[in-house]
Amino acid sequence: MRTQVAIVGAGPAGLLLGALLNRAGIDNLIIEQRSADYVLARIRAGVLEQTTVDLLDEAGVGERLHREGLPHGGIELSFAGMRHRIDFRAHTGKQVTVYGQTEVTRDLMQAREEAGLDTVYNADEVSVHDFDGTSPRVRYRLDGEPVEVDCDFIAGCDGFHGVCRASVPPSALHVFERAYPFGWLGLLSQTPPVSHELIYSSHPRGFSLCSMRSPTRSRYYLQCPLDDRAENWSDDAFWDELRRRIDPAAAQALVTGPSLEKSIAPLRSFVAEPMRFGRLFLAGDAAHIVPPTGAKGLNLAASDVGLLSRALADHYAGSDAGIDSYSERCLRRVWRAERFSWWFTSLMHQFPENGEFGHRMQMAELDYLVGSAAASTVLAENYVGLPLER
Ligand code: FAS
Ligand code: PHB
Repeated sequence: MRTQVAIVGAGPAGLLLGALLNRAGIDNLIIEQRSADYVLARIRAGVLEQTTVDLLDEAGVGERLHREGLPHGGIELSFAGMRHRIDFRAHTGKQVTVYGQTEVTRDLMQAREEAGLDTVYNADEVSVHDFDGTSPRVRYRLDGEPVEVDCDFIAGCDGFHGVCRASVPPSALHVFERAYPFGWLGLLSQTPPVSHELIYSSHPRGFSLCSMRSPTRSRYYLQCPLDDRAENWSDDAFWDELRRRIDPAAAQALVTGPSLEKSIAPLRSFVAEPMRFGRLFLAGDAAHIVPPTGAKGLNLAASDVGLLSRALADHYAGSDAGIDSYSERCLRRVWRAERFSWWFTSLMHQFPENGEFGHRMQMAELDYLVGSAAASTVLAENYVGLPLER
């Protein structure tokens, strides 16, 4: 079997890259270890930057997003029993769009199928080879039968636990990592959101986030111990704890209901440099992870593949400037998002090990932040996302 670009992973990075390459007339094959249903069942991100919306439009999959996505002009920070709005439009003239990663993935999968493009699901024993030469290959087993794919390039869009980064000689990788001493317990419910915008709450009992998927579907998160388990939490226990952590007005307005999904995600900051190894390019979670506080993970994956699709199109048009600078241009954006996500996580979560002084520093920064146009603009600029350079 042969293709121009073999994409490993059918998450948002792989699917969006496949759609953008197809638009550029570049043949590509996606190889995914799980089933499509499994990929769709993962509940993850919820906030899209304008650059991501623009890329989805460029990929031809923006129609439902524009119909069902919720434009958000700000967020609220809650601390000391009060809520304070950060007005994105006033500070930056920009907004974000609330539209679940599951729906982005569904739209991309449907568009790929309608375009008659090949996606191999349930691929076993996926491996990547000879990407340091000019004839890279991807091997996998399907229904027990071995398959080999010859290609010009491999895109490693296989997430944090994927095979592509793991196939790079450790001596060629420089890894940066910070693990946080807590996780996020997430709950999805068919209930109206507690507010029309997201509420990030700092509380002595722990961080919480009130988010949403639609006017009738809500997504909530509680900071929880790393060794906690979703099954330790009944729905009632979750709702009671959330009420304790949000401001009284929100607690009063909260509409509860049965959970559709409950899961715990660990938080980490992680970057692997560089993001290119010969004819292998890493994109999305395969190359970097951010704590979800800043809503950057999915958006970084989109900007990586936006840059990669253009670089590969330039290659086939005769210029390698894009692929030669891919890693450097992505990493500049990645590190800015890493900094913002680390800062926002450090500001909003409880770190008992930092003592009373550490807590007072957080409260002083929040108090200053919501009262300073300059400080609020810095948060707003980073939250709505930085422009995607060509
Ligand atoms: P993904 O991990 O989404 O996709 C990688 C794909 O590769 C998967 O389908 C996997 O099955 C496949 N794969 C792995 N190994 C393979 C192999 N050997 N062969 C073939 N296929 C292979 N971001 C936010 O912005 N907000 C959030 O609230 C948020 N919550 C998250 C919660 C969790 C539990 C996790 C893990 C991440 C969360 N993220 C969040 C980040 C998340 O949205 C990612 O940034 C986003 O999924 C990145 O997309 P991909 O890079 O495509 O990686
Ligand atoms: C979500 O809705 O899942 C979400 C929103 C904003 C975040 C993290 C998660 O910062």
